[in-house]
Amino acid sequence: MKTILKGRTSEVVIDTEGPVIIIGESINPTRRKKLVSTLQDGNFDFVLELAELQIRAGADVLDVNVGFPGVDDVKLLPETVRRLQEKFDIPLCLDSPNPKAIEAALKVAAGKCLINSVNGEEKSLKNLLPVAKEYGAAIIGLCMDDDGITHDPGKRVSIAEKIIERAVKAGIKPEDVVIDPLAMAVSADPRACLVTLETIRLIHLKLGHNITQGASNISFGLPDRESLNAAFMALAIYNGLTCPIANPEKITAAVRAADLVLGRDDFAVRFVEYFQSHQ
Ligand code: THG
Repeated sequence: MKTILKGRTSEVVIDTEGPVIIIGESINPTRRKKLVSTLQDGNFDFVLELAELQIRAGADVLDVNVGFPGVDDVKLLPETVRRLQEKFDIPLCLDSPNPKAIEAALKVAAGKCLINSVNGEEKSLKNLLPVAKEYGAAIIGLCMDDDGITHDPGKRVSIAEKIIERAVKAGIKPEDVVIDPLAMAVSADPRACLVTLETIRLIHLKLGHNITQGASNISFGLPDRESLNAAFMALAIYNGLTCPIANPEKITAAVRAADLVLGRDDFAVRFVEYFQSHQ
């Protein structure tokens, strides 16, 4: 299955047959005080710098999250999108829990964005599916619903099925629904990663959709996050993860390695290219 995203003129194909597409996570205020303070001053230089670093490091798509307490993201998200697209021809993933901010951003965005995210809650489906349809956007479907988060992989898959069914009813193409199985901190729950991996395996096998996840979530609160993230990334890719939201400055080498190991990089062309350009 292929999900196509677009920038101003560029096109990125997320294909369940691989290779892996990296959605850069770094435009996110989580523990980035400088992002918050510069945006509060109406200064977009640092956002643009983060974008450039990620693109150079291998990001194919950029996640854009500018939500922090006290911000009016109905204004700030579209303004950030505009500034990014002025300078970079790369598809965007609009990351906000506020449907009004998502819609405002879609109004100004060029190309075809990925909405991050829709979940199985009735309110979320009702608010966002018509917006996705109207602006021709793809969506991330998060495997949680009105009952919250389940630790049963089978139930997470049922929620994914529900989101896909409702999206298709709303006129969205099935391939434009990318599923997020939910990746959570393994420091808080020893089985968290296993549940995610099993959910990925089942979604890949039974539904065949593209799969994303916030891949750095799993290592919150632990040392050497890079090793942990790389180990989980490889296992997740083997099970069907195709477009992780992650930090390309730290994960691209492991992603290229996984693609090579899984026979999706003939003669190691991309692996060697990445190695040479990052010496
Ligand atoms: N699913 C979906 N969207 C998501 C998430 C998800 N968006 C947000 C989040 N989870 C994914 N993005 C991040 C961004 C940053 C970090 C983790 C997840 C992170 N940052 C470092 C830190 O906090 O220490 C700081 C930067 C760094 O050193 O790289 O961990 O699950 N659909």
